[in-house]
Amino acid sequence: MKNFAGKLNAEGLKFALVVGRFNSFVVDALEAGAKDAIVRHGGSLDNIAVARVPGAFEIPLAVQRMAQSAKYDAIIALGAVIRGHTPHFDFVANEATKGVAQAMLDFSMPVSFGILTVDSIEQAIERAGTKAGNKGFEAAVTAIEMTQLLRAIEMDV
Ligand code: INI
Repeated sequence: MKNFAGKLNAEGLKFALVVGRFNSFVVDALEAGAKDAIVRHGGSLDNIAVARVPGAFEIPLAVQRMAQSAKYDAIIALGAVIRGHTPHFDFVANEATKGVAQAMLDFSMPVSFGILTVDSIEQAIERAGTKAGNKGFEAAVTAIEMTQLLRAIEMDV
C-alpha cells in the first residue's frame, strides 16, 4: 500500500500571504500567527511576500494574481468577515470562500483559507490567538502540509 503525506517542513518554501485590511485588529494577529508557523516549521521571513487588499471581497483577485505569477509554492489567504445587521456579511463571506477555492483549483496549488467568518467580534478574537487558537497559524501549517503532499505525490515517494 502506498501512503502519501505532507511533511511539516517549510524549509526553502516560498509563500504569498494575501491579507485583508478590514478588521485589521484581528487580521494583524492572523498574519503574525501565519508568519510564526512558517518560521517555526523551518521557513524564512525572506521567503514570504505579502499582498494587502482592502477587504475579504478583494482577496480572491489578489490570490489569483499571486498564483498566476508562479513565484510561490503556496498562498495563504487571511481576513476576517464579521456578521453585522445586514446581508452584506453573506455576500462578502460567500464570494471570498468561492473565489479562494476556485483559485486553488484553477492553479492547482495550495491556497489555504485563513479567513474568519464569524458572528461577533468576540468569536473573531477567540480565533486570532486566544481561546480557540490562531487560525492564521493553522492556515500556514495547512499550506506547508499541502505543498509537501503535492510534492510527495508528484515525486511518487
Ligand atoms: N470586508 C472584510 O474583510 N470583513 C468584513 O467584515 C466586511 N464587512 O463586514 O463589511 C468587509 N467588507 C468590505 C469588503 O470586503 C470589500 O472590501 C468592499 O465591499 C469593497 O469591495
